[in-house]
Amino acid sequence: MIELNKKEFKENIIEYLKLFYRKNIDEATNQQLFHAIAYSLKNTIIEQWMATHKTYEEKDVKTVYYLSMEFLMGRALGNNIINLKAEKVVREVLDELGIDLEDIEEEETDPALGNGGLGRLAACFLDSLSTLGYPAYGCGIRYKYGMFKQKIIDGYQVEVPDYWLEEGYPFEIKRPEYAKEVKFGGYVRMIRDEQGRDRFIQENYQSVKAVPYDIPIVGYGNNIVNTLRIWDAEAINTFNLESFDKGDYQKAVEQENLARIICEVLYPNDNHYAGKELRLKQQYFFVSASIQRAVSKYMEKHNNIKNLPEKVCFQLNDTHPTVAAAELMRILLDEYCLSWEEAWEITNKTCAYTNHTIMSEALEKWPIDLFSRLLPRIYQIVEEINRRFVMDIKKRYPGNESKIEKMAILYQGQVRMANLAIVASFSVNGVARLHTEILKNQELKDFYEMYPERFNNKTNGITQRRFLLHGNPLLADWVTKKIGDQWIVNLPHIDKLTAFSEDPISLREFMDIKYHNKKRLAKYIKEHNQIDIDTNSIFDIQVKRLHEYKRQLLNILHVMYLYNQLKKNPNMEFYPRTFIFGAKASAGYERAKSIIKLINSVGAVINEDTSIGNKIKVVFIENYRVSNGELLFAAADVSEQISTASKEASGTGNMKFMLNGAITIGTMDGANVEIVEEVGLENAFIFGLSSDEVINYEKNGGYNPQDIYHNDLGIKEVLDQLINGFYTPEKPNLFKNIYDSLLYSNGYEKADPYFILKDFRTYEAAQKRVAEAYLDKERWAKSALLNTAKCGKFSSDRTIEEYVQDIWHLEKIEPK
Ligand code: 26V
Repeated sequence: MIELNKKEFKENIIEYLKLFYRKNIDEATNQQLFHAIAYSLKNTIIEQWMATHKTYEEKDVKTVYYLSMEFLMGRALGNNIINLKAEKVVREVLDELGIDLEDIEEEETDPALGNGGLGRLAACFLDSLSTLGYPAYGCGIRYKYGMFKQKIIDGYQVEVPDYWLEEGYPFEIKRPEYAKEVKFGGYVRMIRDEQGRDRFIQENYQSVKAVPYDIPIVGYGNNIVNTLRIWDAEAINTFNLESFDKGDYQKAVEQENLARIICEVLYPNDNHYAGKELRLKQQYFFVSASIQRAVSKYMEKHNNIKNLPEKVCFQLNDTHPTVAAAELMRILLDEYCLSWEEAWEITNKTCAYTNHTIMSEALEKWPIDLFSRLLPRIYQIVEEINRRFVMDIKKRYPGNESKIEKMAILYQGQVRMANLAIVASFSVNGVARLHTEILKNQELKDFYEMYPERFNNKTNGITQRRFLLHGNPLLADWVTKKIGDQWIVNLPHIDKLTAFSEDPISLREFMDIKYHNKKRLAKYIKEHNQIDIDTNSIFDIQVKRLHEYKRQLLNILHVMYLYNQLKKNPNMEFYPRTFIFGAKASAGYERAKSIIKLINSVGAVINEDTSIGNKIKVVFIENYRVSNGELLFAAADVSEQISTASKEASGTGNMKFMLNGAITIGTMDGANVEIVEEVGLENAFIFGLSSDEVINYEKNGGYNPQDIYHNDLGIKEVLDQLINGFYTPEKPNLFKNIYDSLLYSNGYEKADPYFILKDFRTYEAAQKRVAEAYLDKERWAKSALLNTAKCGKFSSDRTIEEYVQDIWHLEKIEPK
């Protein structure tokens, strides 16, 4: 076991401050201290990292390559300290040096190379892979600008670029020795070689150099460190003006530009495909580099490329890296000269695909002209995959054109990436049981019929190391005091807390901790929002990306409804509530941005209205991200998981709240179904249409929200306030777009496509049950504690074990 050595750690901090900044401890800024501390910690990490890779080589292990456009890592320092089990030593040293660890953690920029659920899942998976001792690489892009920073100005979202590398990132290491060339454009020339084989040569292309940066992923207390490898682009030619003729000069400039632009920025879309050429360039760029490197690494140790599937698995995180299958085919065909059949068999045994959404807007469908112009050789390969696949369909369903219409990879001028991913992979999985069932029985029904053995479910999970041990130290210590520390690496163990669910003293301790965390959040809100909130009120929190299907609108309409009630009857029985929102909207998603403005406008009025005696507060947390997320999960009484049933593939925020003892108010959607199964219907507040009901309405053209509007005065009053200037007297029309979307269909959409009005009354009833339940303090405490106790299933450790068992077949490396 390689451990952090106290004496060396302390000396290193002092040494690095001098070396980097010519400063002594008492002169250094917190930012400089952060760097010195991070580098000192890295010393130990590096030792473990090298030892891990030595073991991997000796054992000739099979490795999973998790290909993902996004890794939403969050800050590393605190997490690394925890996973190194070095907290005690670090705190002692920092104490001696008069440094506060929490202040230093605040200095780290939050690496936000992801949008939301899909990116954060990738980060949780890496944590679990290292902790469980499975050989893995995360492969992604080193975006210069990550997810934008959100500012709220006058109630509106304003996007500010997130230049996360400004101060340098101490945990990364540049690895120029593993650079790869990636080619775009040009054309393909076919020649016949001496053996009479057809060879394909890409000519007149532009290329960039993909240069990897490695970030260590430290396992929990097990000496194992895996790698997150993110690729940066550099220009391939160095200018040598004299030797360039005019054409070369032009090309060199273009290549420089291409290199500069490729990794510039993460697309801040979540669940919305926009068909941008640069996005396809990003996809091929990191995929090509990752696959090339994986194959060369394999060939350094092995002599037969045909056994690649024994040592390598590529997991495609959604369709974004699907060109991987075609890129692997290209390498096998063009560089290793395998036959099509041989190459296809290897590819098909090496690639596996995870679907993360059924939202049709998110489906990637590239125009063929764009795709073939940018990736001419890859396109030829996709064409051949498609040709053979269509032959298979015809063989199986003779004369059935509709099967081809639905399943072909190339159709009506488009490359359908999900279809390619399914055809090229040996495994296709959804991310929660309900989601996988919907894939099998609705969205991907035809593929399921053709390849039933490929389909499987992997219900998502989260890492308890970040979301309890790091994010909620008070509760983590309490849990450990009660049941020992097994839960840190074996979350089902936390079920042992059930034994305390009838014990009044334990329940009081549990709720005291919640109260402390509420105070911590209230302080944050006071500092950031200048709002005083009542720490005895019910903290009802909805934090996630802003999307109509997630229905933040239902939540705020309900707040407006409650406010109307209170105004009419200020003396009604009403337990004080604080409604907290946090959400980023994609920059171009106008309706989502309107909803943010609505939440803030409602908050501005209600928070200032003294006539309701501070009984309702509405808070919008600016720039919701991993780091402030940890504060929010820890402080929640109620977790809002209210998506339209069938739309949320899984949800993982729901699990983070549950782990921290919040009670879910939610629909039977995504992983909520499984959460309720674990915790019991009596320990959640469930409402709304079922996914079958939603799907049925959708098949029959929707429903008529006008009936509800005209017959339910409470709802009508709230909706009218969207257009009568009640919240924005100076601009009464501001929310007309929202009002219209709930009541009228337009060319593209049905009226109220997310069933907000349809579910309003059952939601309101569920909220009433929340308020009533909260009055019985002991019952509430029991429910909250049971949520923590019953969340064992939702560790990403369990999810990863299932991936390993069913898909990756990796060997576990035992700690040394
Ligand atoms: C999709 C697209 C579409 C093309 C343009 C850019 C872009 C960027 C990201 C995405 C990902 C959307 C899918 C996604 O994030 N799904 C979420 O995945 C979580 C992890 O499985 C799951 O818990 C959430 O329910 C699901 O919405």
